[in-house]
Order: sequence, then C-alpha cells, then structure tokens
Amino acid sequence: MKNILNAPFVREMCEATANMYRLGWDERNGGNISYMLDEKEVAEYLDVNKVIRTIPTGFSAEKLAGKIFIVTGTGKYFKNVEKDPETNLGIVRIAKDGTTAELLWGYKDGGKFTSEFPAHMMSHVSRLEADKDHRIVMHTHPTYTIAMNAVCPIDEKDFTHKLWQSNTEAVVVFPDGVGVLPCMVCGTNEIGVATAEKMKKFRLVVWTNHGIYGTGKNMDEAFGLIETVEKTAQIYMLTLGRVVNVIPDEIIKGLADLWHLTPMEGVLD
Ligand code: 2HA
Ligand code: ZN
Repeated sequence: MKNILNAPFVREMCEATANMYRLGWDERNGGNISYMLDEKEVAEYLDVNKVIRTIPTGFSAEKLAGKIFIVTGTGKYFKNVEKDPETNLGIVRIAKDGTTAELLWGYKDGGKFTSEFPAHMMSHVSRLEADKDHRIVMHTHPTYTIAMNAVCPIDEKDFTHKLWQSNTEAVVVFPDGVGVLPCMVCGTNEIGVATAEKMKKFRLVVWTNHGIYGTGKNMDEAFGLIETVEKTAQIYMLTLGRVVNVIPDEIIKGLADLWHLTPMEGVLD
C-alpha cells in the first residue's frame, strides 16, 4: 500500500486549502471542499473494504451511493490542513442507503465532514447530471465577492453583467454566468436543495452575505473559476462609483465569439 499522505488527491486538498487561506478567503473554520475520487486510485492507498466508522449524513443521496469523496472536516481550519491532513480531512463513501457515510480514512480526532455536506452532495448530483466529468465542489468566503454581492441587487443576470463589464477575462471564464441565492440559513438541507437547483444551470453560485459555491472537473478548474470571479469583484469594488470605462456589450460579445462561447441568455443587449 502506498503512503496516502503522498496521494495526489491529498496533496491537492492541502495545496488548495493553503492557497485559499493565504488569499484571505477562509478565515477560522470558513470554507469547505469535497472532491469525488476514483475508487481504483483510492485502493492504491487504502483498504476500501475497511470502514472505520459510519456517520449519518442527515439527508438522502441515493444517486451518490458507492461514490467516494475526500472532504474537509467540520470546525477545521484551512490554515491547518497541510500540517495535519489526517485530522482535518476525511475520505468517506456514501453507503448503499444513500443516508450514511462510511469513513475510510481521516477525521482522526473523532470528527466528521463539513456542516455543509448536504449542499456539497446535492451539488455533486446536479453537476454530474450536467457534466459526467465533474468532480469538485468548493465553498469559500472571498472578500470582494461578498462585498460586491452586498451592494448589488440579488439578480443573477445583473450580477453576471456587472462582472463581465469589469474584466475581459470574465465572460471567457464564465460565459454560463453566475447564479445568486438570497441570504439563507447555511448548513441546512434547504440551502442544499436551493444550491443544487442553481447548480443545474451554473457552475458557480453566490450565497448572499456569505460566499461562493464553485465547481469543476478538477481542482485547478474550480479554483480558477472562483479566483476569476473574486478578482473581477475586486476590480468592481475598487472602481465602484468612479468607473468611466465599462466593457461595452459589443466587446463582451466579440470575446465570446472569438472563443466560440455562448454567453448566458438575457444578459447582453
Ligand atoms: O464550514 O463555511 O458555511 C464553515 C462554513 C459554513
Ligand atoms: Zn461558509
């Protein structure tokens, strides 16, 4: 058996959480990541038939039965993942009943997965239906996106337009736009259902007054998507009230045409 601490998926979780912490997005225990793994790859590092303990998930996700995820732990700090992955991360398999998680590795101090597990798992179901190569759900509290969301109407077309007008990379990286949910109680199944509904259409959803849910086929893609939204929101906030040059709709359309992308409908004139 190979050493799991060297497994690419453990390294990627350590690197992503460390980068997010250093960007100032994930204060204290803020943020969480779940990453769907390939059973064959996990079996190189673990006996996948050895269940350490079972943990009720508090919701039903039969479509994910048998799927294995590496997930950040509840109450754990992104700042600490790199120095102690086995305490701050866990590898779980969704059992056949769809309502129990089987712990295969991690949460060494008796912990469990993030309180946002329902929103993560429901989002995985939606994204897998939209894209069979989908793997990552990443939740984070990026400062400028939260600030921009606080000064803009809760209107995903308007929010998407403002982002596309602020940075020429924006329409290229997220031609499908950005979903926006109103302020809701986090950690509940309700916000999980609402997020998953948005995830049928969007790869990224803003939770008003809270943060972002971003997804992707791999860690770089999910991280790159969030980082582009956040960078663009930063430009928006730094120029708010003083902006002279917004990117005209013809240029946004020109960028989309150049890259053979279809921009979200109803945003551009
Ligand atoms: O895990 O970010 O939304 C801490 C959070 C809750
Ligand atoms: Zn959060």
